[in-house]
Amino acid sequence: MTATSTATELDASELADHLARIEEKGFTIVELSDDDLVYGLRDTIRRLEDELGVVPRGTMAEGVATKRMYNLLARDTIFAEMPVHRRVLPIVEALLDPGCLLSGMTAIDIGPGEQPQPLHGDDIVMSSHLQRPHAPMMVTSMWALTDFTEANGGTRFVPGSHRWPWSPHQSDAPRDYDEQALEMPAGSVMVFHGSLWHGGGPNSTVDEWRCGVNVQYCPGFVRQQQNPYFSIPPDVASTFDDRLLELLGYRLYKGIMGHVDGRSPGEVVFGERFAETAYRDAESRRFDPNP
Ligand SMILES: O=C(O)CCC(=O)C(=O)O
Repeated sequence: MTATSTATELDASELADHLARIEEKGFTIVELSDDDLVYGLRDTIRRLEDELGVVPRGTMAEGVATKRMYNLLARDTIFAEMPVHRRVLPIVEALLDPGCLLSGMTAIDIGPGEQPQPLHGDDIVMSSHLQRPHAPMMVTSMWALTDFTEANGGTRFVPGSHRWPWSPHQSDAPRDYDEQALEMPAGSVMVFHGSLWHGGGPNSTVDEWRCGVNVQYCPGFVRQQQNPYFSIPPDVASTFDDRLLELLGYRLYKGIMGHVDGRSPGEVVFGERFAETAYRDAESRRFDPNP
């Protein structure tokens, strides 16, 4: 069994336009047109922040006035709709391949007084051995659950920087560039190449919180940023649909990668539902570069 492509809500020309924009600028914006989902997600995050007593974690990457929450799929069923969204996932599958993995999901609620997060590429950790520019080692979708504005912490980004030979921290990287603030209404999603220079924006408002979730994907052979096997209890994972379990890594990548004593992780945890034998089921497609 190989990973399945997701039925799309984008027509072929919309998908081609999104891919062309990512190729050129490093990002594209998708409109979800699904207020129930967007406001349901925002309200759930705010409720969980209160219930769990979430406070800023205080590191340079995570911020001093930003509430971050990880492990969302274990916390509420509503989050299961995000990674498989039919207006977003087909773009990711086209950039990586259908065997891609969910690398992580983080709620990021930027509060008043927050300073700019240092610019970075999301795939920098797993691609420092690669010469830039290169294919994305991560694709990030940043979901706006409140309006994103320049004042309230809208993501800062540098269009086209995914094609540059430098990461932002390099001493020879340019210092004079066109850094922009992402302004988009709640219900929009920015999908971007993992090498694009970007970072959370500063929040100069008095009382506005900027709530977003980044849903991040990586190629199927790359280690996930957030480990789902230990974070999501099996009885919770068993309620997920097959596509989400594939994205979490319960199926083998190209019939080989990730096996547990010759079986898929899904077979170990869920039995017949994810039965897959390494190498044997891969035989028919091992010489096909795009199975
Ligand atoms: O919150 C944002 O707008 C971006 C956050 C980000 O880039 C990160 O945490 O890696």
